[in-house]
Amino acid sequence: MYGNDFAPLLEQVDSAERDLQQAAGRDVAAGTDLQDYFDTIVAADQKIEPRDWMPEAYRKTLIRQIAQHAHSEIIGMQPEGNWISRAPSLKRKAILLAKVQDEAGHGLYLYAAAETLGVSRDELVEMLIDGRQKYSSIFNYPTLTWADVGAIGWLVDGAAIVNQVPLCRCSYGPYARAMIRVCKEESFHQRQGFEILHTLSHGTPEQKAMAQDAVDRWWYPSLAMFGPPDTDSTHSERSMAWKIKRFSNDELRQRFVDMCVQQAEVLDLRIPDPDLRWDEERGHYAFTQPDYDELMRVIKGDGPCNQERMAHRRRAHEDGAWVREAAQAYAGKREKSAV
Ligand code: BYC
Repeated sequence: MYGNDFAPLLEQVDSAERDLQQAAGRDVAAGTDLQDYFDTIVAADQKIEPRDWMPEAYRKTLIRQIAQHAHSEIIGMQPEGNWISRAPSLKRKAILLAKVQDEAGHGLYLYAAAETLGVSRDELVEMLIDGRQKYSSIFNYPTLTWADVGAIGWLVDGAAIVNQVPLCRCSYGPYARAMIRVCKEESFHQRQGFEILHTLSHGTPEQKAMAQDAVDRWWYPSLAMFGPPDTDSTHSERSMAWKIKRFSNDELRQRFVDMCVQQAEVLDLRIPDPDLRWDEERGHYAFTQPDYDELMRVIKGDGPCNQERMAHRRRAHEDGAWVREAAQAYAGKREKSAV
């Protein structure tokens, strides 16, 4: 029922986890030239760890990407959180609650991974709140019906997992380790979305129409999550040379489309692309690209929900000030009593 694509993806996560454990006993001889040593570790597919010297641009790129990823997890709680109180049954509510809680957990692992690069979580949150750092474009679209929760799980989490499985092999150890856990949980999220859509598409004609409408609205924004086309991607080349990214934006987008076609058939839902067809020569599906001008507008702050998402995040941050103060006061007390 779930399509057969997830077993191979999860096998890739397991194999990356095994390689990570092996890489812990590093077998690259320490050199005197720092840049050479860094290059050798990356070339040997070993992991750069927080204790290691690294080029400043590598550190900055990682902070940018990991922070953006962490912020996406936290902002991503909003569109789904919107449906917790309106889920159609207690079971659906419990599952959605657990899923949204998982996203908070992913945010935490990722903020912790970013902190190993010498930036504090406070600084990162500050940069999100004052607009210096970004979060994924996808969370600036509204969740209009319950079927949107299914479409987010199937398409948004599906796109996230296709993007993130290769990050389990990222050259920076703390990020790679965080991604292994995130991917295992993300695959469950994708399945729950698929199952919601499957139930709706095999329900009443109204439910099926609702599921189709959600897929129609989320398809292109999900394709855009992979970023601009390779020709316009400013960071890809360098990030791939450093083995932070393992595949280009377009390669991953194609992989996602190929995966979805078969699953859409199982769901009995239509992918809203009249030009979608199997390209025998390339061995991939040909598809219509998302509107990249729209992606750029959304990234720059002009999407349907940008203002609402940021206003909510700022309010939640302010409302949480007393919790941070209390935690700090408690930590201070414990420190004093330990002396
Ligand atoms: N949205 O040179 P490029 C999730 C920016 S959610 C916003 O190709 P890069 C989940 C990009 O930052 C998914 N901005 O960049 C959570 C750059 O701007 P700056 C989050 C985007 O980094 C809850 C510029 O455009 N996943 O998992 O090489 C529920 C040029 O792009 C987007 C991650 O963050 C976008 N869609 O590649 C469910 C994964 N695309 O910074 C699911 C980790 C591009 O120079 N991140 N930009 O001002 C990545 O893999 C990469 O950062 C990207 C972009 C593929 C997203």
